[in-house]
Amino acid sequence: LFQVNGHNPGSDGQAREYLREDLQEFPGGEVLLYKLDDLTRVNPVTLETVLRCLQARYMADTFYTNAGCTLVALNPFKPVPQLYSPELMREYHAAPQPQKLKPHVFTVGEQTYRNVKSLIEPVNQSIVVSGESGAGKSWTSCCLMKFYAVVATSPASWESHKIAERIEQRILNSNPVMEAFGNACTLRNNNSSRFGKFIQLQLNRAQQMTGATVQTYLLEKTRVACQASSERNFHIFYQICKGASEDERLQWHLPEGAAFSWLPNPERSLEEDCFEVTREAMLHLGIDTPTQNNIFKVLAGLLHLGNIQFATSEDEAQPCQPMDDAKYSVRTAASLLGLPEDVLLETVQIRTIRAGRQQQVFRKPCPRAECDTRRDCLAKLIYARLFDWLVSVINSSICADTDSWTTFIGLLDVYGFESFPDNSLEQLCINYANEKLQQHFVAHYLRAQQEYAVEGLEWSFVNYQDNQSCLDLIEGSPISICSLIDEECRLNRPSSAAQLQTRIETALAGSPCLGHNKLSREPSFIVVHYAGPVRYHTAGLVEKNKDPIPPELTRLLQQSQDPLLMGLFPTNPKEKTQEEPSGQSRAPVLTVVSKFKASLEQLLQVLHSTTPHYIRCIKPNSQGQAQTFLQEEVLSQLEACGLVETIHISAAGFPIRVSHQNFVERYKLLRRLRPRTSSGPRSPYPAKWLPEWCPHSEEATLEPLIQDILHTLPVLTQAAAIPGDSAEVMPAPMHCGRT
Ligand code: AD9
Repeated sequence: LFQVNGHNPGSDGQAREYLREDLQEFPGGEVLLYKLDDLTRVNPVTLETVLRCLQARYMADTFYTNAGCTLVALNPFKPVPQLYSPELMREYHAAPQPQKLKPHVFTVGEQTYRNVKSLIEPVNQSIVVSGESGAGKSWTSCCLMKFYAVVATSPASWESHKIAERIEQRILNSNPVMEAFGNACTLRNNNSSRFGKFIQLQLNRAQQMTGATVQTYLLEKTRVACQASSERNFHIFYQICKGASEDERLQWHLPEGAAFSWLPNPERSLEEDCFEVTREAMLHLGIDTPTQNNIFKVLAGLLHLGNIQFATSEDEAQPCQPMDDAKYSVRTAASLLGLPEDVLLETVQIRTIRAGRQQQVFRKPCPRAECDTRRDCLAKLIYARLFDWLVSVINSSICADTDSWTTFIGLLDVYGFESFPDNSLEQLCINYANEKLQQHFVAHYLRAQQEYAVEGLEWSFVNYQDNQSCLDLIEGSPISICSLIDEECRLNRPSSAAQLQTRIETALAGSPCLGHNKLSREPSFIVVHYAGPVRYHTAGLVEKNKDPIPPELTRLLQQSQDPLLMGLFPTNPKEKTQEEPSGQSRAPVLTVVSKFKASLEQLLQVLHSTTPHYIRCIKPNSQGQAQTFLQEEVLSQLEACGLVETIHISAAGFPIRVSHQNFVERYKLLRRLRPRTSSGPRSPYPAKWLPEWCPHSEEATLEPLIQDILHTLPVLTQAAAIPGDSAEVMPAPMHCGRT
């Protein structure tokens, strides 16, 4: 009964049990598990049943499945070009009811696109794409961008067609550039985005894409100077080493086969073959060849900086000197970064401290480890500024004028929930963001129950897991994990990891989401997230949160004669304040957590102003193999994204909410429907119902309009299906919930 590609998920008979609803729906017909397009129809909805359904679909090369109001996207780990062809995009775009076609990322794209114009007032939309590393988030976002580039650009005149084409090209070109500078090969994904992004595609009144903006979050800048074993630096470094011409190699001091300590695992990979693609894309974005060469020269300078190794100084009062073979690296790095060699070296070797009322300057040679930290910090500072600058260039190249767009579709591609054996500030921020997004999701669908009660709807209350107490623990006021870590930074007092653990556990003891921390040997605390408990180690947490940048480093870069660095580190005093330490400036310390919290709040404000759609990407196995579905790995992802709950929520809630006035305006056309009589002229349109007042002569004109309206309201489409007309399958609603 459930034979799928030689795989037999239903052979133990359990499938019958959870598919009984479907068996009833299609009596006598064979139910193939992989044909179940919507997980809300699995019965009962449990992790196991959902897992088995997804497995059957995956093995049958069916990668998209609806889970009520969410789309589940399984990573095929193999090219499936026919699934993403422009023809298929057009098919979904042209379909009267795209939700009737197979579940696809294009269905979400199209529905979102239609929603923008479906009400009297255009409503901004957002698509939240989540999942763990390598699950296919960037792929999905890219697919959506390509989809909109095809469907949302069909202007009438040749001139506007050219403009649209240019914008579309630029938006698509931002991808390879951001990937080259922001992606890297990790253990979990050869092309892993090391930052989160929110892209807003801007549409004009005619629903054509006129531009876009990109906002990025939490670039993993430490990767420039420190890569975990078997991982690599950002792609761009490998691209320049492999793709530079002979001339460029000479200019950038990158002889073939040169070894760089910040360039581990230089074996061939596809990404490094993309240098030309990156350059071409940069050119399209308005970054000319001289500027590009300047960027690559600075990046080569960073590689040489990484080769500067220090020898321990015998005498504490004397600075650590670079090892003999590192002297060439100092010279080359200094020349590529436009800095005087001695000043570069001295800034890394010697700490300057200002103290006393007169702000006297004291100079203290740093121990070897600190020299390394300062060298790394310099590289991170340059790379992070360069990345931000690139994002701003991309934005100025693709952003539309304010008066040329009215609505937007936002694509959010963020890191999924993370839990490793060793979790630190990065995971805390990522999981905090996921808690916020989960709350946004739940609020959208289930908190609304309170509204139902106020509106007097017949409704039995559905219980849901509210993660407010977890958010209170992380970000609440007056005391929370964030506030306690920030306080440590502000007070700048020496405190051990164990003391931080005690402070957190004592001050927040009352929180139901602070786990019992018994087994740990290292200082840590546990947060019980909606997706499961995570242990965070407190060692290094405060330091990471401070993200200290010695002011001498910024001052050093302000002396650079390199045109790019001069632009990135202007001498304008306004620019300096961010990196000044707290002791010298009255401005509040901007910690990593406080900056992240602020950008998250901004993002959520934008999301709240939109109608959200959700895509959960799932990685069927961590080896990246096609046709391999590892149940345990998928199970933990289903748990982490709360999919089963999502299905319950979708089935129970009212996912579509329209104000009474908008509803009346849009649907008043449908009052008093009557079946179309056979006496009227044969209409080419399939509508079965028309308003009573409609004369036969106007049927043909009105029918498409009515069809369009009907499709947007599942309850009405259901009413419109003629009872007993078995050929007319009831239009599949966008979800199996109530409306
Ligand atoms: V990370 O958080 O940036 O580390 P993502 O973004 O979740 O991660 P990504 O989109 O990069 O994952 O997908 C990982 C790889 O899976 C891609 O490089 C593709 O080779 C592969 N992939 C993902 N989705 C598809 C697909 N729909 N069809 C074919 C896919 N290959």
